[in-house]
Amino acid sequence: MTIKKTLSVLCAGLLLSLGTQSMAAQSEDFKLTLKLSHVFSPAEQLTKSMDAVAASILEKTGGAITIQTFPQAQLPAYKEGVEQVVRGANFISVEDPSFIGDYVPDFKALYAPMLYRSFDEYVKLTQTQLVADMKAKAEAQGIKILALDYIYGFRNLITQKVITTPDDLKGMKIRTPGSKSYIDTLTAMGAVATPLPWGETLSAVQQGVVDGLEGSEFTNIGTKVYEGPTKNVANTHHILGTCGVYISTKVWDSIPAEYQAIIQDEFSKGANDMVELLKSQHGGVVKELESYGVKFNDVDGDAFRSALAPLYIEQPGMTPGVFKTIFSELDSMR
Ligand code: X3X
Repeated sequence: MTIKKTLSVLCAGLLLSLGTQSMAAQSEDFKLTLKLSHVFSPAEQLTKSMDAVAASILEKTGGAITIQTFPQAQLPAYKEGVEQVVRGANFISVEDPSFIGDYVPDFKALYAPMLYRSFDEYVKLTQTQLVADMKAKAEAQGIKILALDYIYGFRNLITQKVITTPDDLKGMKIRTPGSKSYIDTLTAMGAVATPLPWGETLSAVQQGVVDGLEGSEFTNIGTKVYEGPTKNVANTHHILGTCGVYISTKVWDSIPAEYQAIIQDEFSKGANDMVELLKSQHGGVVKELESYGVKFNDVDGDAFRSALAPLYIEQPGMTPGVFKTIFSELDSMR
């Protein structure tokens, strides 16, 4: 090798090692504190999972990435929480994907009613190219999606009156979260959808402001809904309750790659662990709720499915054929 070539190889090696050192120095000096906001209560698994993931990230990044978790909507939550992410705050929003639907309408299709027969079907769907494309659209709007499958259970009707058909819901005020997906779903099911933040829900039930609510058995037991007057659960399984984890793309891009990998791995692992745990716990939770006087009943599934049919029509901004793709992906799993 000529002297000139040797020298250029040596210089390239020197530059590379200086570059690596400066990146390592960058990582070594890098410190970031993120505030993580959600609406769940201390007794609910989602809260425990977020706390565990935050602790693991702090430890595995050697103290570089601190995630302070704020349950029960202590910080901006729901739509406002996602807005913090879009504004580029050092903030992580943990909300269901319907709130991303305001930015990427296809997420309203992903969160449409009565699509999934199991937690696993939804998890598999989130791993398809369809959802990868949806995530890319979210990133173009400034939202990096770290997870979509913090599943907290199928949402059922929780009322004083026994409900078996859409007609039974006529005139009943049913509390929902504030996103259009829930309001449209409960309206199509026959109810008067009444959006309220979770924090106002149980008092609204107690005071008769609403006739009932809808939520999973894990919500029922974790927030003590069963202590109130709504002791009847109609097994509509109308929405699969799940949360995603969202961070600003600007903030995400500022984090060194080695820490990004740890953060992503820990949130992915946390979701997988929570899914497996809740699958194993559901039967016991139903039994415990029954011991508190909660009664479960089946419903006329065909009647509710036909009432919900209009919701599978593509809304403005949705990718043409998005529902067709979702249905064919689900059919291929069955
Ligand atoms: O964005 C997350 C979910 O939409 C929250 O659903 P919500 O407001 O019915 O709360 C569920 C409870 O388990 C919270 O404690």
